[in-house]
Amino acid sequence: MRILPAKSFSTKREEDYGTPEQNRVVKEIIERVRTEGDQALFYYTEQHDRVKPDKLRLEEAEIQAAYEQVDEPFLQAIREAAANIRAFHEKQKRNSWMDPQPDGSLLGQVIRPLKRVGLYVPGGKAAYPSSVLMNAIPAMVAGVPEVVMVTPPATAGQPGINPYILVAAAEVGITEIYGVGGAQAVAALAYGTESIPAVDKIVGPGNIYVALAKRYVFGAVDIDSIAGPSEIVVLADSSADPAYVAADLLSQAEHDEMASAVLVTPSAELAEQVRREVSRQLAELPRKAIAQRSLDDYGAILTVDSLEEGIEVVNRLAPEHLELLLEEPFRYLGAIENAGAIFLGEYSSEPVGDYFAGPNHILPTNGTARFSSPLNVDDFLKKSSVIYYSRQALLENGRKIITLAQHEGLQGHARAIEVRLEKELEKEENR
Ligand code: HSO
Ligand code: ZN
Repeated sequence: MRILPAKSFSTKREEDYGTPEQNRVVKEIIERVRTEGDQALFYYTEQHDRVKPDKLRLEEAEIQAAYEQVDEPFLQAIREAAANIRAFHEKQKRNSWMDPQPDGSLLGQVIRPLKRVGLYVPGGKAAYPSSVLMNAIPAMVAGVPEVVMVTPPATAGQPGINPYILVAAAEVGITEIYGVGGAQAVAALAYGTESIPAVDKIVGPGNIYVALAKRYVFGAVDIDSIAGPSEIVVLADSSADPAYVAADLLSQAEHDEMASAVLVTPSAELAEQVRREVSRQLAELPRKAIAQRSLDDYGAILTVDSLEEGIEVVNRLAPEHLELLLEEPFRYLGAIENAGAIFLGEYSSEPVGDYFAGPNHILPTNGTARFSSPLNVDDFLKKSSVIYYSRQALLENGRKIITLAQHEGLQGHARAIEVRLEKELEKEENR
């Protein structure tokens, strides 16, 4: 890992809008699914996944059969993780409210869950059961009555969906699962086909084709933010254990060649120790080729003059994950302005949050922690404003509304108020 001064370092990556060819392919897929429905889904599943299913929806028995293929410790661990994630997200729930005004009017907000949400789960190596929990549980806690999942076969050319994914889905109560993936699955969720009714929102990560498809269908449905590669920044002082720092950096570097793992420290000694630890630990990682690329291209050890300068660097980078491996981590918590998730102290290693503690692991990446938040219950709720104006309120405020309408040249708006004021005046005169 390179040791650099912090000044000029940036982890910002270009957003991937795909090649013109990828965009063309995705548009074509979406159009075909829109016009041909299921037939197009079967066609693309055969083309891309090289399997020929006779139906798209999985039977309950197929989902239950997945339990035979997963081990007991996995089942126990995922159940406990799900309970923790549920408990954490329960705290995010909010109630509708009504606020009575002194003039007898009533203003408020009705909060309702979305009706139907589609969760995309990729096939292959990046199919994470933990991400099934992280996407589905906030939706369930929000009260979304229909949460459905789409996912391609685990391996192209072989029918059959990853049993760990199926068990994770079943554990959170997803029963409607379709064995279809790629841009075609996104199009089906957005527009509906004979066998897949359309949803209101699509969430979950996927490859470039899935990401592009989500961008195209946005508007017809809502989508979550498009997740970039994983990132971790560790802010550490000389009290930190170099072996822990190195291990935590590697835990995110192994996700993706484009993942970014960065240490920020005022201690030159720690910088050097971590550099050595990283190469030592890297050699033993099964995914060392991926982690190595990530560290070479997007990783760094950044030296700063003080922890205060370190905090400035952290806020500038706005990392997805931030670890404070400091003697007094809580002292600096208030100074952190931009980070998706903040892990304090030596026992709060990042994978604690990836899998188990309860907070969501779907977090803002690529500097977007400046303005956005972890996936949460609100992402599955929508609000309606409620307005009840009393007679008194309209009489008191009607003229002001008319003035504003006239200034916008909207006489019809003004009239809607005027007819009422006139009628009320008439009633009064007749009394
Ligand atoms: N660290 C990833 C989530 C994850 N880690 C899933 C392991 N499995 C999100 O940035
Ligand atoms: Zn992770």
